[in-house]
Amino acid sequence: SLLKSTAALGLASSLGLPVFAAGKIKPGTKAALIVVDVQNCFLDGGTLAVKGGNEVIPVINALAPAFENIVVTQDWHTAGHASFASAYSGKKPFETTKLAYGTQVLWPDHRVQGTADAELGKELKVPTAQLIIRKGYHQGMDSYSAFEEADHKTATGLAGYLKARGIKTVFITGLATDFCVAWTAMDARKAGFEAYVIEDATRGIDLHGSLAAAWKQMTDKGVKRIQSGDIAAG
Ligand code: VGL
Ligand code: ZN
Repeated sequence: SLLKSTAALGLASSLGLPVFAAGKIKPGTKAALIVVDVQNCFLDGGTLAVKGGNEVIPVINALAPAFENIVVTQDWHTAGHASFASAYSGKKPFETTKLAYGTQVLWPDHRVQGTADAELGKELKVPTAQLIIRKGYHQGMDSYSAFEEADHKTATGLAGYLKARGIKTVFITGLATDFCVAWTAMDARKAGFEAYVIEDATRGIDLHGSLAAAWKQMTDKGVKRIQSGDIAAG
């Protein structure tokens, strides 16, 4: 009955769980929106432009008012970073190398700290965001994930921040679906959060089938795949 479902919604919201009303998700106070790496680098004209990268911006801007908690991330590399092909003789972008922590894809030089390429897209409007987390700043180690670096040991502090604030659920958006978004979503699960990826608020790089592979891995880890239209307007 309507009364019963209204009571159930009230209970869910008092427990801080996302509430599904009329088929829509209301994020509530215990959820955070994570906006991954929406930086000039990935946008039109950037050093690693992702096809359709700019299209995520209006979607994220429209989602932002539905969230009380928003975290923004920035890929934030040193010059000559270990993830840059230019740091190795005889390597080209999109080839791989072996580093102490495993296989590393090599990228064009990108998002060097303090450069325009590393700035957030100027059309991105998430004024209520309370935390900007930067990652990938250790010279010898990459960090696709906003939670932990590529050695799967070094924490960025994001899990602690979210837990200290009672956040249980994260909704992940941004770029690129098959790298930083996917690793962030899977590490969110590993850290004990409920994790949703809002697909139309992401775009992938799709290197040798990496986009389909990332969705499979995310799904296997319990990451939920939704669309921005599944979220109730704020
Ligand atoms: C990313 C490649 C290199 C990402 C970062 O944000 O997905 N991809 N650095
Ligand atoms: Zn990077």
